[in-house]
Formats: sequence, structure tokens, C-alpha cells
Amino acid sequence: MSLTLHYHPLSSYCWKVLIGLYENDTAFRPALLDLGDPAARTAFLALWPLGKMPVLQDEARGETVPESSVILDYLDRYYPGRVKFTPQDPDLAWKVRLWDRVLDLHVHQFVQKIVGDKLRPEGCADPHGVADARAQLGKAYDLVEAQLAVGPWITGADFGLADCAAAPALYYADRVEPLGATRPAVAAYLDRLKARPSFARVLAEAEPYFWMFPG
Ligand SMILES: N[C@@H](CCC(=O)N[C@@H](CS)C(=O)NCC(=O)O)C(=O)O
Repeated sequence: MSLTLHYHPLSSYCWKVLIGLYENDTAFRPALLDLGDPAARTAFLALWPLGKMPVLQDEARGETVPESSVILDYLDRYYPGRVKFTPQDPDLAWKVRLWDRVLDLHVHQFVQKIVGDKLRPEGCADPHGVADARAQLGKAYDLVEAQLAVGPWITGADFGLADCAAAPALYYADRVEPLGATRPAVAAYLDRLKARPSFARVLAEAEPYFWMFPG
């Protein structure tokens, strides 16, 4: 088997890639990473010095690929399947890329801020930063709510890269800053994502680890 994914079952950015792999039944070796283990951390830093997972290793092509969106682009190009993560059509492609960025940078990043704050040492909390993150999340929720007037997926008829980004971002976002009653389209979209077999499988595999989630 050529592909190895370095990941953790609770890691939201790893979910994004797992969803893509499961969508296309792409064969890979899951390499569970415990960054709390000093030896595992040192080995992982040798692979990717920024120390962020997921990282995909492709033995057949001799490549190490970090960054969730780049990994999905790489799979699209070299290990294509029935779901094309970014469409060929240039006008659809830039929209998919835009929504992938919106979900990562304007939802996922603020979730990480809120969760990360709970993990800070005593006396180092950043209430101002967390309040700002919650406000930014509210703006992003409203934007996604408006975008979903098309549906059923974030850029329309086809499931793709931006939906892989949306599933973990909105799942954890809803846990730390509930979507509320004013975003019914986002809530229904999150339900559709949870019902999709690829994401349902990711959630089932994460279940034994949820006790570790601080949110
Ligand atoms: N931009 C990166 C973000 C990856 C990321 O933030 N990964 C988190 C887990 S969800 C991580 O590795 N955290 C470990 C750490 O910061 O020590 C991507 O899209 O892959």
C-alpha cells in the first residue's frame, strides 16, 4: 500500500482528509500519531517541521504532503476517485476553493482559538481573543447560511473539497459556539454532512476519543 496518513482520530483537520479518503474508498495505512509522546513528536517533526497533522506520505511517488487542502488536491490529481474534490470547470473550481478557505480560515481557525484557550496554562487565558473568535464565528455562520440558499452542498449540487472542510469545522464550531435557531440552513447542512457515510464513519471512529476533547 503506497499511502500512509499520519493523523489522530480526534483531529479536525485530519477528519477533512479522512472524509476525502473514505469518499473514494482510497486505500491507505492509518498511522495514529500521539504528539504527547516525545519520540513520536520528534519523528513527526522530522517529517514535517511545522508539526501539524495531517501529513500524507506516498511511498510510490516518494512524496510527503502536508496541509489538508493540498492533500485533497494531491489525491484528486494522483489517486482520483468518483468524487472529484475540485471540479475541472474553472468557475466552479474557484468557488470551491473560496469556500474551502472560508471554512478553514473563518470558521475552523476560530474554533481552534476557542478550544486552544481552554488548554492554556492557568493565568494565560485570552478572554478578549475568545470573545473576538465567537463574534467572527457568528459572522461566518451568517455567510454560510446565505450561501446554502443553493445547496444541498456548500457550492451547489456536488460534494467536494469545501464540504470536506465544512464537516469538521461546523461540527466542532457547533459544539463550542452553537449555531442557534437563526441558522436553520447551516444546521440542516450539518445534519446532511453527519448523515453522509464518509463523515458518519469518521465520527464513529472518533467516538472512543471524544472524552479527550476539552470543549
Ligand atoms: N492548515 C493545516 C492545519 C492543521 C492543524 O492545525 N492541525 C492540528 C490538529 S487539527 C495540529 O496538528 N495540532 C497539533 C499542534 O498544534 O501541536 C491543515 O489544513 O492541515
